[in-house]
Amino acid sequence: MVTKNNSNAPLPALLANPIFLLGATKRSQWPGDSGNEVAFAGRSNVGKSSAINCIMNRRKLARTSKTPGRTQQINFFDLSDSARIVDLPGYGFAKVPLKVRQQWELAIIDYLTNRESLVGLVLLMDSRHPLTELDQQMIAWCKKNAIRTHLLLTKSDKLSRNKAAQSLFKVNAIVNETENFSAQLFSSLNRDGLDEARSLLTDWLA
Ligand SMILES: Nc1nc2c(ncn2[C@@H]2O[C@H](COP(=O)(O)OP(=O)(O)O)[C@@H](O)[C@H]2O)c(=O)[nH]1
Ligand SMILES: [Mg+2]
Repeated sequence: MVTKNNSNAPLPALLANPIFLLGATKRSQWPGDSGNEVAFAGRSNVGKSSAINCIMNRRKLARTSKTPGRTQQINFFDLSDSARIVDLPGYGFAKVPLKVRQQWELAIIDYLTNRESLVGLVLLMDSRHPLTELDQQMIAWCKKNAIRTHLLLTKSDKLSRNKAAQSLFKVNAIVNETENFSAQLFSSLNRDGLDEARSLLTDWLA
C-alpha cells in the first residue's frame, strides 16, 4: 500500500456541479456539439466510474460496479453551459458477446472521430498491468488521429510506491515519444493524483 498524505486542494468550481444529461445508444441522441468535452475511456473494470466520481467529489454520479461491462451507453454530464464530461463504454469485457463488443467499440470510435467539441481523452489503464493489447490499440489509434490523451494509471494504492513509479516510467516511454500525450498515477481509494487530474480537466475544459 502506498501510504501518503493526500491532502487535496479544494474542488475547482468548474467540476463542482456535474449534472447527468443523458445516456446515448446512438449518435442521434448525442447533445449539441458545441463547447468543450472531455471523454473518459478504458477497459471495463479499470476504475473509470470510481475515478469520475472521485474527481467530481460525488458518490454516485457514475455507476460503479463489481460486475464489469454494464455501462453500455455513452453518458454525458454537464459541468456548465459549455463544458461536459463523457463516460464512454468500457471496452474489452470478455463475457460480452463479440458482436456487442464490436458495436461498443464502433460507438467509441464513432464518438472520438466525429465529436467536434472533444478537447481531450482521459484513457484509464490499471497501474498494475498497463498497456494491455487493447490499451495499446487505443493508444495507437489516438496517436494516429492526433487526439490529445492523458493516461490515468488507476488503482495505484494497490502497488508499492516503487512499483507504481516503475509502472509510470514504463508508460512515460510512450508518452515521451508522442505529442499531446501525458500520464499520471491515480487512486480513487486514497486520492493519489487527484489534484493533478482535476487541474488537467479544468485546463482542458477552460
Ligand atoms: N483499490 C482500488 N480499487 C478500485 C479503485 N478504483 C476502482 N476500484 C474498484 O474496481 C472495481 C471497478 O470499478 P469501477 O469504477 O466500477 O470500474 P469501471 O468498470 O471502469 O467503471 C470496483 O470494485 C471498484 O471498487 C482504486 O483506485 N483502488
Ligand atoms: Mg463504469
